[in-house]
Amino acid sequence: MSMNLYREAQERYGEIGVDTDKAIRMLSQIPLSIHCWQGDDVIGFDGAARLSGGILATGAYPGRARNAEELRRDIETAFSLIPGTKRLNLHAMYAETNGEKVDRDQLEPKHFDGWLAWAKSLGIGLDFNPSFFSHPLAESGFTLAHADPSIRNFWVRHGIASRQIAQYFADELKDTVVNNLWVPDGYKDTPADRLGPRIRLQDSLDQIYHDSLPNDRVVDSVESKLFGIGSESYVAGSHEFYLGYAAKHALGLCLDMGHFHPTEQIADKISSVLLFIPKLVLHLSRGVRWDSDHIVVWNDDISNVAHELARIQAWDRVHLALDYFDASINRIGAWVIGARSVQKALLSALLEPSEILRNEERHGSYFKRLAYLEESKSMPFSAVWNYYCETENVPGNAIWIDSVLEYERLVLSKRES
Ligand code: RNT
Ligand code: ZN
Repeated sequence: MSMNLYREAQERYGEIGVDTDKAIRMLSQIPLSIHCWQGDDVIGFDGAARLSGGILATGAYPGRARNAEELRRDIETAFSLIPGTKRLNLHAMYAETNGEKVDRDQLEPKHFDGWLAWAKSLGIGLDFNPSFFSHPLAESGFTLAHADPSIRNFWVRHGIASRQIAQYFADELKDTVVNNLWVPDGYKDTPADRLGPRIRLQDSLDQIYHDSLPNDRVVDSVESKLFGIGSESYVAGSHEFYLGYAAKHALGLCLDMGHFHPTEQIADKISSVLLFIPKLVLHLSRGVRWDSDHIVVWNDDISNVAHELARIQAWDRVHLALDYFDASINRIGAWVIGARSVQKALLSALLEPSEILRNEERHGSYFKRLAYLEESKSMPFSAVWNYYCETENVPGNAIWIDSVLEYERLVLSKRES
């Protein structure tokens, strides 16, 4: 049945110059880094008392993963319902230390061997993030920009250790590893000195990135933010700060969809940034009011990003990663909804009649450009999506919802919080 529908759709897309087979092939090869931290409300394994750093996972839905085994099992379940090439995005606070207290500045590659072996067994790639929050030395709201050099140095050591861990993953997996740095540093109220923390942040980053790593498989990226909870008036690592820093030092830049003014979208930044920055990391998320981390849904924001990516075709320079956390619904469902929404947005963008659109634009036929853009929205997308999912061995339609509920009944409901 879905094959017949697919053939029909293929013909209709063919009439406007779109090759559906090619779109599917491309989509299946675009890696999406799935964030481990949706599975446990960004708590991690190093005994943090609470989530800090101006981010908040609200809700108390039962079934939160409490250890590495549970988290890995949950991720595998989510993966089984997500088509395409998947990676796992880890945070340093998910180190496995066998009950030993290892502070963040002392973390070593070996503390991630459990994750590495698991990634190898699944044949997936890994990405990494130093964790500059939910720690006693981050309580003041400052880490790499802290005024106290001893606290700053602790976090510099953590930044350096994290690069070593990312390098280890890259060597072991013979694969690119994104190592993304985000610090919460900022003030709740109007600062008297906006420059000082930025000078200190710059100095800390200079130390962290001082040594170049032995090969170019690690993509070091830096992530900006406009404001956080408790840092509403000032964030040291603003967009301009990191745009400048990344351009100057040829680092990757991470744009998080929830880290800009509410009406400001990141889609239009991509083409500019790629002219000056070697690698771009996108944190796919959804801002709602004060929260920058709602589950991604297939809305205009993510569509615009996907269209930009499909038009620019710089897949080797852009790394896609989910970044949101919702503790109020089934967490596996949260992963799957976000990942499938991203895949849908990408597929729909890859099915755009780009030849026609560019041609009309070149000839100044803006009426036709807009007309084709609108018409392409009602093409038989779902037939292609369902067929794509079938080729990826995941359910194409709403059946996946039942799989999540079944896992909740069999596994999640047995966990005590
Ligand atoms: C926070 C940033 C950052 C975090 C993760 C946990 O606002 O978006 O990327 O969400 O590192
Ligand atoms: Zn982010």
